[in-house]
Amino acid sequence: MPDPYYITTAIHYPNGKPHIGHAYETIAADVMARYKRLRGFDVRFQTGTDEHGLKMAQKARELDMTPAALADEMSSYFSGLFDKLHITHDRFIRTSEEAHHAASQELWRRMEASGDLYLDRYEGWYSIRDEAYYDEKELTEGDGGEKLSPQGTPVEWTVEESWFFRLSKYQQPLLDLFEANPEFVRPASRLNEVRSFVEGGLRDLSISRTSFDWGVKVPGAEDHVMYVWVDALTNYLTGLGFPGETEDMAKFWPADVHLIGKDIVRFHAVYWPAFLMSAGITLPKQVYAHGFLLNRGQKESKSLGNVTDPGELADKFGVDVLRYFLLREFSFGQDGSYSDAAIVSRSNSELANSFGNLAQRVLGFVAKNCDGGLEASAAATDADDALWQQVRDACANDLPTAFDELAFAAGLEAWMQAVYACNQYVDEQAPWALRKTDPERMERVLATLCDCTRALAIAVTPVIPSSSAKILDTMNIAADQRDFAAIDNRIADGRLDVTKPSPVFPRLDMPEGGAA
Ligand code: ME8
Repeated sequence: MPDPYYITTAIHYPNGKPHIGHAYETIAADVMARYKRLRGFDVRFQTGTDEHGLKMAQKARELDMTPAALADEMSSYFSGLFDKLHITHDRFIRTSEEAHHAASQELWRRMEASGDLYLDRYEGWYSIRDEAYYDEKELTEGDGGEKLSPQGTPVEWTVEESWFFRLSKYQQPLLDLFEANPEFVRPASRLNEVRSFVEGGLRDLSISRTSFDWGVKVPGAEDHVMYVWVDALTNYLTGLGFPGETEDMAKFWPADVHLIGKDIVRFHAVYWPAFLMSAGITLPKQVYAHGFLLNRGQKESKSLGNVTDPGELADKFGVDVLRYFLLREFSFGQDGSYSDAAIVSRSNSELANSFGNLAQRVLGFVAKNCDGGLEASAAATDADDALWQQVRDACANDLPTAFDELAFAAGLEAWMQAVYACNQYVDEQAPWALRKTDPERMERVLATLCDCTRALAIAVTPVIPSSSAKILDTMNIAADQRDFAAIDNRIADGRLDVTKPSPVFPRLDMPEGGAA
């Protein structure tokens, strides 16, 4: 039985169209899901939209729409974008689904049964943009003296009757969790932040609202709707059929990793484990917080007029180019800055001029000069063995080890070094010269290169699936020979039929203004 692997993204607020951060997170999760599948895991991958809360209700009012109509329209932009980006999720969840209301209410009932919920009056600061409550001491002051959240968003004083969750009771259990399982939050710097926050003391959390009704109704108190984060976090269970005792629950819960951005660590690493402990449900294994993307060093915003539509980027540069760029350019846990020029430069130097060039020159030469095929009989030399060893190490060891840690850029760096070594070997071995002087040696050189190109294409499949498939198609590699276990099944000693290749990565034009 293959091992299960359950990965989730955050669910996205559909109060506007998807932005580059949404694409970044979902592509990264997709790469991980595809990678695990190619390693033989039984993968479950969930993404979706987070449709309740005051932010959605206010946006809908502003547009003179119902929140449900706004959610329907905007959610479709997210699912459309994910199709375009070749995201292979198993489940796209929408929190407005009936099954999700039932799951959230069951979680609520279990927390109530533990004695962790009580009715009181909430008085405090709330940020609608963050959908978060803050302590006075966490607030900063804006230019005009107004109070701002730690995320820089406006807060307002809120007074309401509210259900509370006894978060304070979970201070020590959470600290014990971080102590026993330091990998619960990654990267480590984020764990440190969360730990300090918990050590600073936890106040009970207001978890229902009465001033609007766009949300999941509180069981037994129907004039209250749940605080949006209570239902949002529950999505990870709903998607597996909770509260039913389903096969998916048994197989995939607890989740292996919740992939999220750095701004929502507190919700996933403090509130979520506390809710689950209260409800008697096993905790997820890990919360991984990635960094934020900036547009040429600036946060995207409507007022700056620099909001990028990720679908347009994919149209302009190609889906695989965008996927490769996003994972290769930035260390996953850290912030990064992107621009059209950086995409073009990365794609041209690494995809077109290096990997694409390797595939094109090797496969083109074989198709043209070896009667469409190749049969190597000469013995391998040290140079052949050394090249294969480097490529094999990169593809079967270094890249997987890095990807297992979600260190995509480091894995792709090892892969790229192997591509460079192949191109250098082509130059040194000069198969075009061997064609006249030593055809047997030429075949051996080409066989070595075909093996390397095959291994490189397999290993990078999770990142650039369509392009890798084109290269493997050209080499007529069988469908069941395209996973990590097949890397060692060398073709060097057998016959290989190569179809005439066409270039996989076009060279892109540098935008006006050149390299950033
Ligand atoms: O936070 N760069 O939704 P969201 C990288 N609904 N990632 C970014 C980003 C950027 N510039 N901007 C946002 C929510 N993100 C909640 C989540 S989960 C139970 C509920 C990331 O639409 C952000 O960190 O504001 C989050 O992980 C995801 O995009 C969705 O953000």
